[in-house]
Amino acid sequence: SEPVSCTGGRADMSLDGLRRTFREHVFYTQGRFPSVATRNDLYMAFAYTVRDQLLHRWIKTVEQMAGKDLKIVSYLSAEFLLGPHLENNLINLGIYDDVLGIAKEEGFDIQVIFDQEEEPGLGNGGLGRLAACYLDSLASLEVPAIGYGIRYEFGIFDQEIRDGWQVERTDQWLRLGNPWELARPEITCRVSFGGRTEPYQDDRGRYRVRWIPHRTVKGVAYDTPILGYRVNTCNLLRLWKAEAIESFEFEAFNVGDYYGAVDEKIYSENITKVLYPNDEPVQGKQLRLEQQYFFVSCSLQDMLRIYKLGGGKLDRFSRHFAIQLNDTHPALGVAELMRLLVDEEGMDWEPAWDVTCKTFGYTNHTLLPEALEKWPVELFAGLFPRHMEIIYEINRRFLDEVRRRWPGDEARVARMSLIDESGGRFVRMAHLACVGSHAINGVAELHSRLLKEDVLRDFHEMTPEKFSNKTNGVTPRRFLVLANPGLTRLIEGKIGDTWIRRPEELRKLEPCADDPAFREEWRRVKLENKKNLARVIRERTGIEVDPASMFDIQVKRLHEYKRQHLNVLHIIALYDRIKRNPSYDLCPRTFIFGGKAAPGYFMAKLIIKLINSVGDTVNRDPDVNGRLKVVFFPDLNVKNAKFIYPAADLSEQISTAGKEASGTGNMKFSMNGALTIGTLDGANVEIREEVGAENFFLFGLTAEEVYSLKRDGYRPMEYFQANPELQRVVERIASGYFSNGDRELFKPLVDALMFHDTFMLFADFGSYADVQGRVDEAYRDREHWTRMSILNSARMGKFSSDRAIREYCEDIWKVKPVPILLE
Ligand code: GPQ
Repeated sequence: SEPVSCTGGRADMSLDGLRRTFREHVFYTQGRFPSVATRNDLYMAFAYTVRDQLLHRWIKTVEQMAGKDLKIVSYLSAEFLLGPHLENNLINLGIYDDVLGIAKEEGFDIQVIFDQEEEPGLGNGGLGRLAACYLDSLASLEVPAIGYGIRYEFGIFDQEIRDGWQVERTDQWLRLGNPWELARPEITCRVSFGGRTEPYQDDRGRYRVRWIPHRTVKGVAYDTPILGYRVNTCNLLRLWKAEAIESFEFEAFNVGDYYGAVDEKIYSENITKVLYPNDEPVQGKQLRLEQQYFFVSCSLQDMLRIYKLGGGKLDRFSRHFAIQLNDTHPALGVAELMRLLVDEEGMDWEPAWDVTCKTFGYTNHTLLPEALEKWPVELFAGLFPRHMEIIYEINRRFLDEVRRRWPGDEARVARMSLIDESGGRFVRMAHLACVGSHAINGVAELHSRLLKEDVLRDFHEMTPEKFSNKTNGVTPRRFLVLANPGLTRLIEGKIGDTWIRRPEELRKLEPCADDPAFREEWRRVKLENKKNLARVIRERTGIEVDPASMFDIQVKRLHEYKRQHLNVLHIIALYDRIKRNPSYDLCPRTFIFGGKAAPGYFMAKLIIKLINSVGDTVNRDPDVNGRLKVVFFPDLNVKNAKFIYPAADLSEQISTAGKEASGTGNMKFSMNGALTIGTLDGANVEIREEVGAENFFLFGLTAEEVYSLKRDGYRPMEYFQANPELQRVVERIASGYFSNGDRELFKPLVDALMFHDTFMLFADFGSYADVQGRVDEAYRDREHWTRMSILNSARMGKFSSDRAIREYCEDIWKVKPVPILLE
């Protein structure tokens, strides 16, 4: 067919063209005269101007892919934590400065316009943000890809801090409209729940099963274009919204049941109402399971529809789609693809199973046993009677295989079964994902090794060839170019800008570490970034912080294994030293925390309260005299994070070894020139390898030591009794020193540490405090510190998500780039 012509007009990316399109959008899209246009009108008009450019490239992408014998990556994720689009798209299009100019001409501040954008907070933390970085890299590497997920009406809650406690407010990201998405009311799927199954014979006399569901909802596609960096590839993020199917309304109306019809509508729309705000899963919530199945079923139906458009035969499906499961949240896809192929498409079991296994890959993101998803069989079978049968059949065949390989080893059979029967009956989603995938990976070297040795040991023994490691990465576009324009300019002045696509080239900066003038510049940029953060902190918390002090930052979800409270114990130790010796020589430090706690996670919320209480006491104690400040930065999200990473001197990555699968914040900090204080956990291990042990502050037990200590019986009290400083620290908390004498407030926290200390803070406290002492000394030698800082940035190339995506493409997905031409 004729190529679609969309040159000229709104596709015109000249300065004049952009200005004209912008004015048109103010007028025709927002319906405003410039003189009465609101801030939001201007934002919307800019966003539509940029979206026009994206759509131009999107059409070219679709057009040039159609009819080609290519393979598409399909990234299935319950979360995509995208962050604001406008600035990012300007950078990827290469028109940032042009638009800055237009804004100036038209007489307004572009920062105010950027600030107007509500970010789509469709994720909790690391896992959702990783999915967003991977979409950016897929498009930037010109790989055809679709991200599939859920269009939550309410994303992650907004966090406020009141009286030191976290208060949750609903996220209303769609309130003023979302210019980045296109509703596709004509792209819909039906998704069913409940009911029963029934055997029958098909016209060829074959035994078949049909599912007679109890209720059915409709999924409607909402598409967001994802443009790569300085390329024409514009991929698709397709998010599904649940609606009532029309027939329900008609039926109910016919019998005069108006309220019934409205109920059904509410019931259906509930499915995509709200994101579950837990970063590691809550077990057993029916609506959550419905969400998972809803988006997985819509996405698979959509892929089959697209595939059939190309006229392909179903047994070759895996040559054209590579589906990646972002953790087990979409693992039901294994059973659903089997159902679609066998029940709906009439394939036999064996070829359908072959297609399924060749299509799916599974990424695991956690070692915490309590975070491995499992669903009560009763709940599961009630919602998905047919999938339950399919899972039993998968399991029967799989366990036969296990028994053939290990005759008589019934303990192994019980361990590997897709059904956990060790007390109640549960469907093990990780096992379903492993059995139904041809590739299984962890997200950092250490994590992948521990998966093989521990969590998925039996699966590794059976099919070692399925396992690999894919160390996480982050996009240097958002986390360096967008977040840190000062540093980007400084780096560009030295080595050009090719590192933005090939961050390994940042190594060319290494010699600059020896150049005093460059170090001076490097410090100047850092200081500017710290002033900027100090301003935002003042605006949001009223606290004054000194940009000349060391900015020591820990931002991430609140979780006991991440040990924000270990950081607090150290702060209290410093405070205690000052109180005992008012002239104690301490390099002035500002401790900054940020992150959300799951609303039902009491201990995490209590840690937020503790941080704020310690801050209240320390910040106003005249004895401290500027040496210590403690800040809790409220409402950490992608938008706010951009002020934080570039301003850090020290990055806190202090999880109990063996608990953090990878971490990605660690990478964002180090890229921006922060030094890390960290344990040998997750990707910290590889960061330290890359930047050099001499440029990294290491402390704490290793994963092996944590395991053996646990095995031999860990007694926190022994560490407590051996360390007088630790005793004084705990005593200050327990005595009510930070809580106006209230000894009850922090008792749950103190007791958990004294009697259990599951995450071994006491075991690591001594080593942590010692190494913090070395940090203090190192910061006094500012020239040497700057050297280390430059070397951190220069050596972080490995942790670009481009590198990670290249590895997925080559080892797992077997997909190749498809360059897109504009004309
Ligand atoms: N992660 Cl299982 C989440 O953010 N949510 C989850 O439900 C699970 C994992 C994180 C993990 O804790 C980090 O260590 C990783 O860096 C991140 O996923 C991305 O892999």
